[in-house]
Amino acid sequence: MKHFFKLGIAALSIASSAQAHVVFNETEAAAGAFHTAQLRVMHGCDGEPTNRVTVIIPEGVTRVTPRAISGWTVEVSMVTLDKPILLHGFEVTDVVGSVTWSGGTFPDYAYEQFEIRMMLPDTPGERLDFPVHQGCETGELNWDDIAGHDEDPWALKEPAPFIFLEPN
Ligand SMILES: [Cu+2]
Repeated sequence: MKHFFKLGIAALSIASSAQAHVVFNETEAAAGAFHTAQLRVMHGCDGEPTNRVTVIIPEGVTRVTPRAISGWTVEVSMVTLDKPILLHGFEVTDVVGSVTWSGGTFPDYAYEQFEIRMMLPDTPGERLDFPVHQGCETGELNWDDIAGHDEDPWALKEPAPFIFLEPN
């Protein structure tokens, strides 16, 4: 009986290491459309509670609006584009380059969900990678491994969360 129990735990931990990490609820979304990306942070840093999450916005994503979460401060930092883009009839040179939630906390055994509404670029077939820096009370995890074009991002050790763009 005891032996069975141990086997069960081992199988469970293998399954959860593939499922865990920092991932979007939806890894596919329509190109050229608004999308609310929901990022799940599934655990802390080696058992430590998480108290900071930074999401790097890839090039081509515009009109970024993060969701405010009770108990957290949310900040955006802007980047200046080389060439202005036309958004809603206006020329824009500064776009959101990253979003950071800080000041809150959640334990290793819980998950938290961070949302960003955004306009996706109209480039079906492309994979957008969103590197994430997860800060904890001590230590940090950097979810910034980027898969090559024909590589499986799930196979990476600390993959950046990604969204595949589908035809609209
Ligand atoms: Cu994980």
